[in-house]
Amino acid sequence: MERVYLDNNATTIVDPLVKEAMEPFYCQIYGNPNSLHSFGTETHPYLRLATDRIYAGIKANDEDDVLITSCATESNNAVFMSVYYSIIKDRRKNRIITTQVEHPSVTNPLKFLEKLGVEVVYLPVNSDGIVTKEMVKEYLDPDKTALVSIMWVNNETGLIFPVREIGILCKEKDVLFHSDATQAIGKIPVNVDETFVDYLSFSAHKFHGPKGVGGLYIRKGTPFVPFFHGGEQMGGKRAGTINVPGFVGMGVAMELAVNNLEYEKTKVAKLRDKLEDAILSIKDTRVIGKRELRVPNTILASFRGIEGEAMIWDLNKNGIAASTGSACSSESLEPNPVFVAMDIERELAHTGVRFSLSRYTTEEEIDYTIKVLRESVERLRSISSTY
Ligand code: 7TS
Repeated sequence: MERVYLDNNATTIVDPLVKEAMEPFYCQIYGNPNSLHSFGTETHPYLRLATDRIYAGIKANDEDDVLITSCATESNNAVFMSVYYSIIKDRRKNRIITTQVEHPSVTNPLKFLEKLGVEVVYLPVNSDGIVTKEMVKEYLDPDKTALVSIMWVNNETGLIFPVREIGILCKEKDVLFHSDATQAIGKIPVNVDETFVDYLSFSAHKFHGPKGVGGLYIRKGTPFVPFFHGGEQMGGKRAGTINVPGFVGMGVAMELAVNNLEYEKTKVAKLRDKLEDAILSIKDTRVIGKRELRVPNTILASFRGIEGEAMIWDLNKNGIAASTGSACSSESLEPNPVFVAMDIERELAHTGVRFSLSRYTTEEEIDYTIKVLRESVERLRSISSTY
């Protein structure tokens, strides 16, 4: 076996159908969609089709907006800056409620807003690794709260947050609700209507689309102050020439993601379970989060006495790509923030290893990974000073 890719929460392979659909938009249909000549206008039907596919994928209504952005990081930043300028700045409401386990593209813009005087409540997760409606409710004073921002699925554990319940609560209290759905799309159904989200962020490369393109859903009537100022693209809500091949690719990727949800739920889950059962059969190992509360593709495991980094290097030597958590924080030597938030940090510090599968993962790859993993754990524990 040459190499096995089990880091699909960091990014995914582009589906060949997506690549094929994008191809003509580099050298044949390359006009600027805002140009009046035929080179520009001939892109329009393709952009409409991509729009339809994206709206259908998240069940957005025609009157809602979906801005095409460069990635989920941009979408998240755009939401926070918008809420700051439209609601917080004049001190009408000054609080944002979020969790301690969001991706840095949520936590870091919020830390920036804290420096500007915004009160940010970082809810810890409970022993299941999630936040509940009740936990949000405790801080949800509608006179003070401008926004609730809770991720749909955690990128490290794969745990699914109760976004529908939280969405209903926010609607009852008339507080805006944002969800970062970057790790949800393509893994579980995402329906903006049923969950009452006002803003939703996502990134195409997490569901077999291209890198450098993402989306921001904005419910009709929700305040929005543009983050990018410039031309009149997207009704003035996000200036800059659109990434046409990326947008087309994201449309196809979204449609394929939705069509493959059943496959995720059955086949991907089966392979994940096989790997997870094998991990748990090794002495002194643990998997974070109940299986039934997680998306079908993710395992965050802890191997007692083995540093996550050491395990990643050992696996990598054998051609297996896993992760210590988020690639975005893999330079950091801080303990895994999810372990800290779940209050299991002392026991598990630095031992997290994330395996994330996709619809491209094969049974042979999982069998090979299990074999390498068993040998690796034995080898690393034999030289470990803490085991
Ligand atoms: N939100 C979540 C929940 C994510 O998991 C990521 C990327 C992002 C936002 C940012 O996406 P981007 O396309 O803007 O970069 N998460 C990870 C990860 O878990 N490992 O590498 C990247």
